[in-house]
Amino acid sequence: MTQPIVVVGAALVDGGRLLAARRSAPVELAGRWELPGGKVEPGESPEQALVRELREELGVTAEPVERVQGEWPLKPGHVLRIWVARLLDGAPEPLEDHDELRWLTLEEVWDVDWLDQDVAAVDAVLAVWKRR
Ligand code: 9L3
Ligand code: MG
Repeated sequence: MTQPIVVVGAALVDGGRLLAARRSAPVELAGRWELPGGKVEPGESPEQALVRELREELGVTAEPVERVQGEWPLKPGHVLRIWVARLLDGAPEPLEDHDELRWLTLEEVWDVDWLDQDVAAVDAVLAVWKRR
């Protein structure tokens, strides 16, 4: 059996807000919002991939804090796993694959048009966020 490709996403929480990123590519996903991240590369741990992706996409240094229980199917052969992450250095900027960022309060979380697969993931993030 082939293993699924793991896509890691970050629930970056800072000052009581969650970071949402609007995708600029590919066209079928452009304009929809996601928890930033990307594919784990061969030889990388999911946590290492998360740190790399946040550096590449947002220009920040962040650290994974806690895995959010659950796994969400993406396109065939791909699954999404989420970590709560903490910002260590830098202010996020949409450097790659995104054209806008928003820091959402708990009340604003559903104000953006999340990607279908991220809706369930964000729901799981909320459960963790509310008890932290
Ligand atoms: N994806 C969905 N939700 C997310 C992330 C980070 C990624 N929170 C989907 C979009 C792409 C695939 O996973 O189809 C790979 O992501 P990327 O490497 O293009 O960011
Ligand atoms: Mg990405």
